[in-house]
Order: sequence, then structure tokens, then C-alpha cells
Amino acid sequence: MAAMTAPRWDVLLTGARLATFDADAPFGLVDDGALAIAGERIAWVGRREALASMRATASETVDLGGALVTPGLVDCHTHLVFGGHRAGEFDMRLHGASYETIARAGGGIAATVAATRAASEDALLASAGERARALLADGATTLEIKSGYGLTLADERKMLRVARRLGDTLGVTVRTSFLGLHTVPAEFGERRSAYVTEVCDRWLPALAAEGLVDAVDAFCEGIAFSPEEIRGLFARATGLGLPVKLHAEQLSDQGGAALVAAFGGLSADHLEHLDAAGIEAMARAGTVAVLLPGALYALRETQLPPVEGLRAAGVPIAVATDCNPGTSPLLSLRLAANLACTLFRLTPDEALRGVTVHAARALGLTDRGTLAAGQRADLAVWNVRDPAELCYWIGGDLLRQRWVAGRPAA
Ligand code: DI6
Ligand code: FE
Repeated sequence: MAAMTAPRWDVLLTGARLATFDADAPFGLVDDGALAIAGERIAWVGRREALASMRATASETVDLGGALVTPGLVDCHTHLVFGGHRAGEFDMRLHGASYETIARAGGGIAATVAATRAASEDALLASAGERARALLADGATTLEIKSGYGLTLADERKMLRVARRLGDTLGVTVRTSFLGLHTVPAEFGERRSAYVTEVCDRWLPALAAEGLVDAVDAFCEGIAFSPEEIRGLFARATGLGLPVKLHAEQLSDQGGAALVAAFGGLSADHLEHLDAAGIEAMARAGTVAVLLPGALYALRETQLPPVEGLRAAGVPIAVATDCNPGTSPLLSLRLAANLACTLFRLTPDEALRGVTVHAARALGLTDRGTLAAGQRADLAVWNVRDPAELCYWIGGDLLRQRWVAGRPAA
């Protein structure tokens, strides 16, 4: 029988506490572990003691001194690209102004649409880059970024191009979602169906043909778009071979979760008003529940998503920042995980699976999110030992180092 050739690796990390999320044990934790990298992939994961019998060699060996290692974090729901900000509205609300007063004065999403249309592509890249770097400094290695503040073909294209450029300039994976059905822009007035037709029949095919769209999203809400309007968008997306996801049941029960599940959608997001039928439909379709505690916290909403029902039905739960200037100006995925524990009562294990393996699934990515052989070597090395500390500490700078595709990232 031919002798087994000894493994040859590029990098061997030893002396690590590995939160692999690749097993049902809490955090999939491997104590005193080792992780080998070959090229851009994880080649081997296990207990350090198992190395002795493998006669493996590595070009570089790094002893992490007992530090915690997790998969690189995945922020699966952000609106990172936008012009201006809405801190002034935040101040007005704290002086007693209502959302309606602010909206009537031209505030709200309309204000961000105007600022985004006025900004150049390079200016948007610079401002979004600052926000993205904040997320990376807290352990993120994959980002989802939506359009939805341009609301013309040229400005939606501009937003999606900025998202693509962010991935290139920051050296991380960016997955884009087209969110043309975010709100009806002012110039369309009451001509809703004309706007929906423009988005579905002209903008989406054009932007998809330019390679700018990885998934299609929409805002299903009484103040936004109805299930009927979104059904046409989803049919178009499916015809173009694009997966769908949906802002669903954030402020009311519109049956959005059942709609996106009916299309085999990647995720339903927000879900504070999700009902039993929606949970059942998501469980059947394998649609991921993306919880966005930053929006509930910033809006001071009181209706919590049905976490117990999602758990009982086995629906995978993800957690994301929903970073946007109006309802969730949140620049830390670790803080989103803390809020998911404190406000939604997720366990630290659930919250951390929510910002790794389940967040990856919400983007249709199966090559990342766990520490297992064959996965992308996207890692986060932390200056803590207990995985629960990542959800426990509120703020702080806990990250020691990120690895992206097998190499240390700046
Ligand atoms: N849900 C939200 O909470 C945000 N968009 C959405 O679909 C609001 C975005 C904004 O206020 O700028
Ligand atoms: Fe959102």
C-alpha cells in the first residue's frame, strides 16, 4: 500500500481556542486547537496533540498563545453606501419632533436619496469606506451591501458600483443586493405601478446584465411595497437566475416572509411581526431569519421577533447590523450580536452562529462561516479566550487580527 504523503501546509496556527461552529457542541469549541492553511483554504482543524502523528510540515507556524479564533464575521444585511447622514433628525426626534413632521420637512429616506444622488461615486466610496473599515475592525471579512438610496437607474448603478469597488479596495468579499423597491421616489408621486414596472422591467435586467447584482431585496411594508408588487419583482429576479431576500414583518405582518419563502428566498429580514404561518413557510423553504436588533433598538420598538418559534421550527437565525442612516446607524457586528442577546434573548452561541455560518447561508455562501477543512481561510483572532465574551463586552477593541483568504489582513 502506498505510504501516505505527509501534509504540506503554508501556515499552521497552534495554541488556539477554536470556535468552529462546525458541531452542535457549544460554539463547536476545540480547546488547545490547531488550524492549517493551504492557499486560500483551511486544510485541517483539530486538537494540537493530533499533529504529532501526522508528520505534517508548514512553511510558517504561529503560536497564538491560547487566543480565541472564530470564522471571519459575516455582516449579511447592510445599507453601507449612502450620502450624508441623519444625525440632525436624531437630534430633532429627541427634541420631540415626530417621524411624520420630519418626513413632511423632507427628512427620512427622501433626505438620504437626495444626498446620495448628489454625491459622486468617489465621494460615496470614501464615506462608505470609513463605515466598512469600522465593521472590519470588529472582525468582519464578508459584507452584504444594498442599493436603494439612488432610485434612478444611474444612481442605483452608482451605488452598486461603489459596493463592488469597496470589496476590491478593502480586500474583502462584498455581496450586493438590488433594493430598487425601497421606497417610491418623489418624482413618481402617486404613479406607483409605473415605478414598479420601471424597476422590474428596465433597471433590474440592465444592472444584472452588468454583473452588479448578486441578489434582489425589497421593503415589504405598509409604508413601502405590497406583497403583490414584490411578487412581480421576485418573478423577474428568478427569471434572471438571481436569488431573493426581503425586508419582512418589520412594522406589521404583510405576509412577506411567506412570500420570500415561496420563492425559495435566501432570507427574510427584521421579522418582529412574523406569525406562525410565516415561520412554517420559512422552515419548509430553508429561508434564513435575519434579525436586526439595531433597528428595533434605535426605533425603540417593543414588538420582539418570535425567537422561540424560530428555534422550535429549526429556522436558522442570523444577526446583522442593518447599518443605515435612518433606523440603524450601527457600525459594529459584535454590538449587533450583543443586542441580539440582550434584547432578543439569543444565547451567545446562537448570536455568534448568527454572525458566521447562518449569516453566510443568508447570502447563499457555503464556503465560509465555519472553521472546517475546505472552507475559505477567513478568520478572526481575538484578544479574549471565552467565545461568550464577544457578545458580553459592550464595545471595546477585542480584535487581534483578521485573516482573509489565508493571509493576514491589514
Ligand atoms: N427598513 C428600514 O428600517 C430602513 N429601510 C428599510 O427597508 C429605513 C432606511 C432609512 O430610514 O434610511
Ligand atoms: Fe435594511
